[in-house]
Amino acid sequence: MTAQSFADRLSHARALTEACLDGLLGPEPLAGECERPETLLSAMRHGVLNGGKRFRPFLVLESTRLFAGPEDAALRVAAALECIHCYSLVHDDLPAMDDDDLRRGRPTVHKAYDEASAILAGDSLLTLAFDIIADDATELDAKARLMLISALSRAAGIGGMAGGQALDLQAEKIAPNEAGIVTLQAMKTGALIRFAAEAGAIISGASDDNRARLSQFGTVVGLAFQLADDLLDLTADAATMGKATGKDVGRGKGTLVSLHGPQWAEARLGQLVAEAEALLSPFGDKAEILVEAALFVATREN
Ligand code: GRG
Repeated sequence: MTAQSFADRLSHARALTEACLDGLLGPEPLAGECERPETLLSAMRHGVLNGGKRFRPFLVLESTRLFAGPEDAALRVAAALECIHCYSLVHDDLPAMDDDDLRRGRPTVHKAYDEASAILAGDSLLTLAFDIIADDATELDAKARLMLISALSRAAGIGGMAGGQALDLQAEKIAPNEAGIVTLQAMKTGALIRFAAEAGAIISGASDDNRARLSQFGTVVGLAFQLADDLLDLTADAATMGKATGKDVGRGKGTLVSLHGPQWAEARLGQLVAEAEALLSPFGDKAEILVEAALFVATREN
């Protein structure tokens, strides 16, 4: 597959996901009669419909396609996952966490609205995600929906993203060793990516073996995603050195890149892409786009 056709598929997934999210965050309540406070809904839309690569939704859609699973259900699961990813960014940007003014080139939700709205928008996006999957409109049998809800809540919660974020905050005081860094990154960034890859197997009713294989693939892609992110931070730090605030400079501390250097990280990224490819080799050409996805993550520029 050419780089162009991979880019086309990613952009197609992005367009589908954004149309789905636009509908889910529209004026109509998702289920039942309820009022949606206008400002809160607007803050949620600000946090979600603001650009973004939509890489996690893309993985859900493509892992479902690998098993010829139902695309409509996959799209709703992809949108639900993106709601959780966006909630995490909204909360991560808050003054109590990273205290950022800009996200995806636009004011963060607490800057465009206020802190209370940003907290509530994040909370509402988190719960909306589970509502989307549980709803009958996600046309999967009840067992599959429950499996997705269970896997996603674990990926987002204390054993996954939120727990990883807590470990990351703790790492500012007590520097973790290499194993600690890998664990916290696998939780904070990797857990949602692993879920994205595994979701296609659940949506499609694939075998336990295939679900485990996709889960392992997601783990490897998650590690590559974070390592590439740390390399990008290093480049950003070098570019802003001298004019940045103290908070910005040295973001690369406590990462595998700061421990081993950029050349090691580049080589490790190559290994991770090879591991991802090997994991998907039993699927042959059908998995080509997922292998491209691993390469995309390792070589991305934003
Ligand atoms: C607040 C519970 C809670 C968790 C926050 C995701 C996160 C945990 C923090 C974000 C900090 C960060 C920059 C982590 C590095 C990896 C990462 C998640 C990058 C952002 O994801 P992308 O690159 O962003 O997919 P887009 O904007 O493309 O969606």
